[in-house]
Formats: sequence, structure tokens, C-alpha cells
Amino acid sequence: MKVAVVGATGLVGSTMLRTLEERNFPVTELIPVASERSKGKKVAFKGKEYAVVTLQEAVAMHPQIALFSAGGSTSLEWAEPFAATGCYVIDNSSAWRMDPSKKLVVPEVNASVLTPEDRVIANPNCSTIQMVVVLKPLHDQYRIKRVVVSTYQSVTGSGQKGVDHLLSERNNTEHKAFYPHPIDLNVLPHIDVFQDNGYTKEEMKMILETQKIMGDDQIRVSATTVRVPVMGGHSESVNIEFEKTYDLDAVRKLLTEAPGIIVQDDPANNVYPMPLHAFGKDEVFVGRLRRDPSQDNTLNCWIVADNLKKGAATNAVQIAEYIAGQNWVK
Ligand code: A2P
Ligand code: 11C
Repeated sequence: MKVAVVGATGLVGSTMLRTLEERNFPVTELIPVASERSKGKKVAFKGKEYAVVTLQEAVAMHPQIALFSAGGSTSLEWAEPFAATGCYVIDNSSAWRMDPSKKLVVPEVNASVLTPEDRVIANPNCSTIQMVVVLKPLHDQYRIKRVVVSTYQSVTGSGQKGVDHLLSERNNTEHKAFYPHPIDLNVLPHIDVFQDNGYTKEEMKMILETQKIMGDDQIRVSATTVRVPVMGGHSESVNIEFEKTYDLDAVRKLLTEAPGIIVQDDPANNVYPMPLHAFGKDEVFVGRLRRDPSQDNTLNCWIVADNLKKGAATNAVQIAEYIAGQNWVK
């Protein structure tokens, strides 16, 4: 398949290239795309070098699948023109996620909503993806009433500028501040812009995207999203209230058998998910499973995933794998 990666020089885009390689996606021709600034720059894929092209050049090359991760404005301008050529666009930006005409997909949760006519498909926000992978099997079994989540998000979620800010503070080198405060040796309860209701855009994404992906707007979600000086992935403390009663061993078994999840829950041996271990992995890790003694039918857990992998590139490639598997690509 002829595959374009838009944003190929960025953090998510380069992880998309690596993920296509690792998962052996059937790429017959790769089209790496970035801004005019990067035209002609070389990127490596499967041992070969490919020259970066512009969006205008890429759309004329008629890719069959395009993975977009070059920001919302690029997606708003270019996703539909690519789709108009018959290409399946899988868009990692927030541009189309809440558009009622676009599907918002995490394959383990709702791949079945896709039809051959869905030519622009939205990839959710990283912190939402890792949470819904765990919520889905629990919702099917016990019906979730309410979720209260606090996140501990990696600087890689901000792209290269966030990584550069942390590393330059740590190495005491000259830098242009990306965050409004120091990030090293600090914690910022602030991701993306504040809204009129006092929540940040990241927090609102966790609420609205969860309901859309789970196909249930009755699930109540309350979120606090926090940036921490970490590189390997996002962590989440999640409190989940069910309608039905549950058994902790049954929950552990359910999550162990659910697709895309690895249970790491052996506190006696200090085993629990951590971003350092999730780094570079495709799965979502869950542990610290325990009853909430303050409320009936309520579970506490700790969810970790590499936000550049399952939170972005892996999820997008899995959507591409699903589409390829349906034989919709002509
Ligand atoms: P470029 O490297 O040419 O700026 P990150 O999230 O790590 O900051 O990466 C952003 C990605 O999006 C990069 O590949 C960047 O390319 C690409 N990008 C940014 N703006 C545009 C644009 N207007 N058109 C195409 N690609 C863009
Ligand atoms: C962060 N979750 O960690 C953001 C990054 O809507 O795709 C991804 C933003 C998005 O800052």
C-alpha cells in the first residue's frame, strides 16, 4: 500500500514510521510529508532513505492511506483534499474528533463503527486512548456510572518543544521556554489552554472523547490533567464507579484477557505500571487494582501507556491495519 505520513519529521510522525516498520504494515511506497522547511530532508524507513515532500506534492501522488500528525490547522486544510482522492486519512490532531460526521476510533473499543465511506477518521487524544482501553471491558461487564481521573503526563505529549524545554533545564543549557513555568523538578496542573469553565482543553477532551468513543454519553467523567517532568509515557490515577457489584479477582481476570492490556499488579514485589517500562511499547499497562473503601461498587487503578505509541502512532497504525484487513483500500 502507498502510505503517506504527514508530520514525518515530528515526534509522533517519526514514531508512526517506526511503528509501521515494527508491525510490518504492508507499505509498498512511503511518502514522508512535512512543512516546506523540511522539503528534501531524508527520513529512514526499513533501511532505505526517503526524501520529505510537501503536502501539495503528496496529494498528487495519490496515497491510499495517510497518517496525519502535523497539527490541527494542517488537518483542517488537507484531510478532506486527501480523502477526495480516495485516500483513507487517519488524523491524530484534534481537528475532527468531535465532528459528528467523523468517527473517533480506538480499535479495541469501537473499530466496528467504521464503514468503507469513512475517509477521514479521527485518532483520539493520548490520555483518552489509554483510559478507554481499560474502561471498555469494565463498562461491558459492570456498567460505568462515573470516572474521576488525574493524569501525570509526559513532556513528549507537547512534541519536540516540550522535550527540549525539560532537557535544556536539566542540562542547564540555553532554551526558549515552552511551558509557562519551569518543568524540571516541578508539576504543572495545566495542559493546553484554560476554558471559561475553569477546565483545560485537555481535561475537556478526556470527558467528551471518552463519551464519544464508548458510545455512551451517560458516563460521567471528571478530569484533572497534569504535566510532569517525565519522558516515557502518561500515567493516570483512575477511580471508577460501577452500577453493578464487582469482584476484584474477576476484574483482574477480565483485564488480563482484554485486548491491548497488560496487567502489572503485584504490589508485594513492587510490580505496577511505570512510564519508564511502558516506553516504546504498544500496550496499555494497568495495576494498583483495589476497592475504593469510601464508596460501593468503586474501583481504583493506575493506567500507564507510551503516549507516542498507543496514545498516538500505534492507535493510528491499528486503525490502518483494520481498514487494510477489511479490503476497503483500492
Ligand atoms: P517540520 O519539521 O517541517 O516543521 P512535533 O509535534 O514534534 O513538533 O512535529 C510537528 C510535525 O508537523 C513536523 O513534522 C512538522 O514539520 C509538521 N508540520 C508542522 N507544520 C506543518 C505544515 N504547515 N505543513 C506540513 N507539516 C507541518
Ligand atoms: C499532551 N495529550 O500530552 C496532549 C498531546 O489532542 O492530540 C496530544 C494533544 C492531542 O499534551
